[in-house]
Amino acid sequence: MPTPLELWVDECAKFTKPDKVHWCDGSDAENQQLTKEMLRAGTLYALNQQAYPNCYLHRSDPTDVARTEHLTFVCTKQKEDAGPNNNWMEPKDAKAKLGALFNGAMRGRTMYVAPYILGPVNSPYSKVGVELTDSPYVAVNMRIMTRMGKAALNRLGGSNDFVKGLHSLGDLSPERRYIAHFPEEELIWSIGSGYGGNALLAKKCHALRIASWKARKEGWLAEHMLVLGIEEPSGRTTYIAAAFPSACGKTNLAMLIPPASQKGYKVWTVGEDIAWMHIGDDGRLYAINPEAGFFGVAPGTNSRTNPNVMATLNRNSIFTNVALTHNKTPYWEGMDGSPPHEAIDWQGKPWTPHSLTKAAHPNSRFTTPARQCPTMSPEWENPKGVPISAILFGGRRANLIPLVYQAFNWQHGVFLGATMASETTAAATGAVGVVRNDPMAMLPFCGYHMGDYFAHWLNVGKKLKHPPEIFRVNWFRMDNQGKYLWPGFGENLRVLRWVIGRVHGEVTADQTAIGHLPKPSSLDITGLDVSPDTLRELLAVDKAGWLKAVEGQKALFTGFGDRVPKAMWQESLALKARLEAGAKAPSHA
Ligand code: OXD
Ligand code: MN
Repeated sequence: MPTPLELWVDECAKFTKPDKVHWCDGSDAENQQLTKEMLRAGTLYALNQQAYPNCYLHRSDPTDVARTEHLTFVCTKQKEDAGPNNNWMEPKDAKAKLGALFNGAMRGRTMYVAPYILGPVNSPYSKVGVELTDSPYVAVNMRIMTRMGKAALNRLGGSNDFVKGLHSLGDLSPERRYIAHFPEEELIWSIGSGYGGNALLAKKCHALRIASWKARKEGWLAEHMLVLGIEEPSGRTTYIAAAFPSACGKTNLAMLIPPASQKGYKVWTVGEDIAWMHIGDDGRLYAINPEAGFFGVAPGTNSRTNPNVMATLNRNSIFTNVALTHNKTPYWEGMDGSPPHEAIDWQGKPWTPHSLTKAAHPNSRFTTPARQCPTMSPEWENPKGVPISAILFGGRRANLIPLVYQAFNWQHGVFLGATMASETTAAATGAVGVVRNDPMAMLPFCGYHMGDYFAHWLNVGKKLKHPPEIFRVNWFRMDNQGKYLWPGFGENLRVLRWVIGRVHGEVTADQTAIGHLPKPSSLDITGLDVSPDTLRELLAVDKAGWLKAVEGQKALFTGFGDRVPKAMWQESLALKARLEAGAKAPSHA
């Protein structure tokens, strides 16, 4: 008897008509074979194998370099269930429209069957998915980003309990590019793009959009969050999950190296993009990292901003849309040292530092195995996950949002996450640097109605006996000359130390209208080029600015409609009242 997987693969093959079907086992030999074929086809270039063993460069179609949110759909039976935060098509219409494109799309190509596990192989929280793709580049990247191959088939057995993902490069035309999710069927169809966020279906499509839908049904959380552990000199380790929008430094924060001034501290990486969090028997929240690799932004990455990732990506990695030096090493803006005198840019054209264009695309990426990262936590594959004591919500905001502040309680924390906004980045197509609301950094990734998502967060809080403390952070405050007020990177540990102090009830704070703020004396700034005045500015509450922000919150909640829980409106009204009264926080805080 064929298994449900075999039946589905057969059905998709009949429809897309590949010349060949290859079942991926995830082995080294298979990886080498696929690599060889891509080198021969000219879709991969070997990097300098001495300096970068087993590393390759891929150049994408120049119109296919980032997530395309306007071409991404959530296709629920009821439009309202997808919510105003998602583009929607009726499932029947989406299947007709995309079906016409998938019909025969794999002719002349091989269909790769890539079974994968999201999460540690033996975790009860892990899930199996299978991606069918006609892109060998996707297949080899999936091997880095997930536990792909035999282990997944073993876990699946003859079961039908897997997320189905069908992907084809199609003709790569943005006119015929669609990323469609059918959460009710746990099905993803993606055509017309080879870009990671659109084409590695395990990542944003499964681990966030489909998983968030499933998580709501099953009572857990699938979030766009890094997870790290901070070990203090005493040996105590505290785990923190932190949501930031794309390209806001999650990878750098997750593997931060304490500066020399922070002696005895150690940061352990559990994940750098996605966290799945479940309520444990002890009433705490536990997080696993569903992924096995990092798909990081290259520009700006160097041995000051992220020495750990630099030590990770120098072997067994795939670089996409970076530049190539004459030594066949990768180059991107903001890499260590001075730029090469000449290079080949991300589009394969000659480049010099005098060129008016960037050498690497601003959203050029590396795909690299997590296990190679020197700071991977010994707990990163713990099937139970790690207990989360604090959740941070952080955006890229030049103004208003203080460096750090703490919510009064879970509901207020959900409100802080819900009202998060951030300046847009190159990770998605469209204008860069525009402030947009991005609740919990999930606007592009929540697979259902944002109002229901807020309600789900509130419900999870009710079930937690020991909920994590919730904080807002902002490393990106600027002065009016456009200079950052806070040094960021490794120095962010100083902020995380305050967070830990609050979690364990070891530091006091000032109660303000917006939340608990650090007393300037409780943030260690010794040795930093941050004056007491700058620190005061970083921790100030700008009443007029916040009253304006409250108006923006009203527009945000109104835009999401009736499903926004009353509690969110109450929090907004209460914030306004506190600001107007100049009052302290409620006494229960
Ligand atoms: C990513 C993203 O690639 O958020 O992680 O765009
Ligand atoms: Mn991301």
